[in-house]
Amino acid sequence: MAGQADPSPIITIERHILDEQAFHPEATGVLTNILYDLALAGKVIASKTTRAGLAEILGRTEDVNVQGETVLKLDRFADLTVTRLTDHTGRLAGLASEENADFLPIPAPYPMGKYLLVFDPLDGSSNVDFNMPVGTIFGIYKRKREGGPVTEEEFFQPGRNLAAAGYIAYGTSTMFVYTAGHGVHGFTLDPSVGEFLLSHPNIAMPAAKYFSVNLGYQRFWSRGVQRFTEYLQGREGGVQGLSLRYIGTLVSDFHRNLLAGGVFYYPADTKDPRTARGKLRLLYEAAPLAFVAEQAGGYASDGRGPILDVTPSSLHQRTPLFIGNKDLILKVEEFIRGLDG
Ligand code: AHM
Ligand code: MG
Repeated sequence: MAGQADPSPIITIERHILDEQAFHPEATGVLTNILYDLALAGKVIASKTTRAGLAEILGRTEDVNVQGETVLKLDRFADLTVTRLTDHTGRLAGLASEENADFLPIPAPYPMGKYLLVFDPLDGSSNVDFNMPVGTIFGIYKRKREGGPVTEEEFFQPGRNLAAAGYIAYGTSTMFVYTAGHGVHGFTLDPSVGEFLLSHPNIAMPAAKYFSVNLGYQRFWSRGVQRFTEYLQGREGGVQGLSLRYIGTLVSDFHRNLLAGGVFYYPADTKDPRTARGKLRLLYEAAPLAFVAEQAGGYASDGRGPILDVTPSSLHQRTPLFIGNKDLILKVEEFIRGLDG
C-alpha cells in the first residue's frame, strides 16, 4: 500500500552492512567492504564444499586432474579464496591465517589499507571427508600504526580491539554471522539468487540447552574441568536438562549453541603436549568467536578470565576455550579457581 513500510522487507547482507555503517559516522566504508568481500568468499567456498566428495572422482587433491589443473585440498582452496578476494583491494595491510606459518603482507603493487584480517579458512577440515559441516572464522583489527610495512607484532592485539568478527557456517545451508559491535546478525545464503539474506537479526543466546565437548578426553582434564562437566551433567547440584552435542567443528558447535543456548569447551589436557594449553588458536578461532558470544549476551573464557582480554604473543598460540552462556562459563572459572589452584 502506498505510504506504508513493507512489513517484511528482504534485507540483503550488502544493505544490512551499509545500514550498520550509520552507527559509525566517521566510517569510510572500508570495513563494510571487507565484510562484503568475506561474504563473497563464503559463497565461493560454499559452492566448493558441496562438491568436496567429488574430489576423489574428478582427481585426487593436491594432484593434477585430467585437465592438467592442480586440484587443491579444500582447506588450501578456502585459504586462497579468502586471500585472493581481499589482498588487492587496498583495504587490508596484512592477513594471518591458520594455513600459513607467517602472516601475509600485501603483495606489491597493491595498495595497503588500514585493517588486518585474521582467519581460519576451513575450520573442522577433518570433517570434510565424512560430509559433515565445516566453517570459516574471521576477525578484523585496525592496524596499530598508519603507513609503513606491517610487522607481526601488530597482529598481537587482544580481542577487545576487534573492529568486526564472525564466521561462515557451511551446513545444510550456508550462513554468514557477524558482529561489528552492534549486535550479532545472521544471514542465510539463498542459492537460487546467490545472495545472503538477513534471517537472524539481533541474535541473543537463550538459556542453555546443550553442552559440547569431546568427552573422550575427559580423563586428561584438570579436576576443575571434570567437576564442571559433572555439574553440566546435572550431578551434585548441577544444571538439569542439558543435552550433549558434539560435531567436532568449532563453528558448527558454537553456532548451534548460539541459537539454541549452550556451552562449548576445549580445555587444556594432558593427552598430548600440543594440547597442554588447549587445542584451539587464540587469534583466529577463540577471539573472534568470543567477540560474537559477548555481543549475543554470552561469554568466553580461557578458564581464568575473558578470552577478549588476552594479548597473543604468537600468531598460532593455543588457548583453552570455554564459550557460551555467561552463567555457566562463570561457573567453570569458579571450579577452576577452587580446584586447580
Ligand atoms: P582445525 O582448525 O584443524 O579444523 O581444528 C580445530 C577443530 C575445531 O573445529 C574442533 O572444535 C576441534 O578441532 C575438534 O578437535 P577434537 O577432534 O580433538 O575433538
Ligand atoms: Mg579451526
